[in-house]
Amino acid sequence: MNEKLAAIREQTMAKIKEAKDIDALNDIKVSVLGKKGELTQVLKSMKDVAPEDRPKVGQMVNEARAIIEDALEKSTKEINRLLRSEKMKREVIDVTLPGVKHMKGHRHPNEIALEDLERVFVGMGYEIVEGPEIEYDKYNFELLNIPANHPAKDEQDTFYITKDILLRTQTSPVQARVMETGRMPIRIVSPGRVFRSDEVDATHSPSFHQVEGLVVDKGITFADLKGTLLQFAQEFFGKNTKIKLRPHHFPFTEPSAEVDISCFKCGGKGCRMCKGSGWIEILGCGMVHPKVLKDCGIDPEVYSGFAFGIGLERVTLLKYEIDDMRLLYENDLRFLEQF
Ligand code: 2NL
Repeated sequence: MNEKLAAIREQTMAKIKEAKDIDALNDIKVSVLGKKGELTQVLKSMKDVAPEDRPKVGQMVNEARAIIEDALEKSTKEINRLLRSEKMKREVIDVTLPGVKHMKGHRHPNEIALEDLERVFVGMGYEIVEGPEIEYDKYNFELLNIPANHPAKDEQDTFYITKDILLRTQTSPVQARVMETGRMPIRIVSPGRVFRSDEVDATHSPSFHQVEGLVVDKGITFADLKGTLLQFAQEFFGKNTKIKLRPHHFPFTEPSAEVDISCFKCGGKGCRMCKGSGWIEILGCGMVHPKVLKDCGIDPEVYSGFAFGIGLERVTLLKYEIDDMRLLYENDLRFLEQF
């Protein structure tokens, strides 16, 4: 019995010494101290020991058990310490390494031009108002004096969702909605995406952006319109810019005009930018048609107003001297990163 215990002790201590990980130590623990373990078996065979020797043998088993448990605990601690120090070595951070560079986005050229434009009008006391891109026929056409038989309403030109609901072809419906509220005076700019059934080419896209302006108050005249547009042109294109108004027709304004600015590239002498004419067409405008005011619930005998519409892409292309509108939509980083 004595030798047997000594052998168990020795072999177990040797195995503990060789154990490389926690699992191995656990296996040893089970195989020696477990329910069916070697040492437990010794205790169970006590019935074969002479009664007078039993206390002595019991004491020896307990001693062996204590020594083995102690060794297991020490070894467990040591293995855990090694694991931890290896983990620390692996996870060491070199704070002197260069950081990871993140791609940083920036505003699209269209957005830069829009914010420049908005800044000028906000400076003149205008409010920026946006509205839905999906509109009722009523706001997009009817209230703007575009009657049912008008060519602009043709399915060839406008995207219809139902007979009465469509993708807005201009941002004027936003302004019609503001007029309808009846809060006076009105001094607003409404930028946004508009849709027309156009084929894509260097100057056309089925989806583009418009910036419209509207002023309604008592005593607003064509002179206010002209002064406002001159102020805008000089702040946006340079203080020596001149403007020229040519008679035109829009259903929602009367009288109406198209506005040219003197070429900001050559100053009016004629160059490639202005195609030799010295002038560049920039927007359409006019005095709000009395019928439009009336239909939107404003008394044209008391109030008058002016409105204008600018194609944002056109302004962006001019500002950056870009010759093809498609570049604005292709999302080619080689192009976009230049702004
Ligand atoms: C163009 C012409 C224009 C307007 C837009 C407008 C809006 C209301 C009432 C009257 Cl609610 N007019 N907008 C007026 C004249 C011209 O746009 O060629 N845009 C690119």
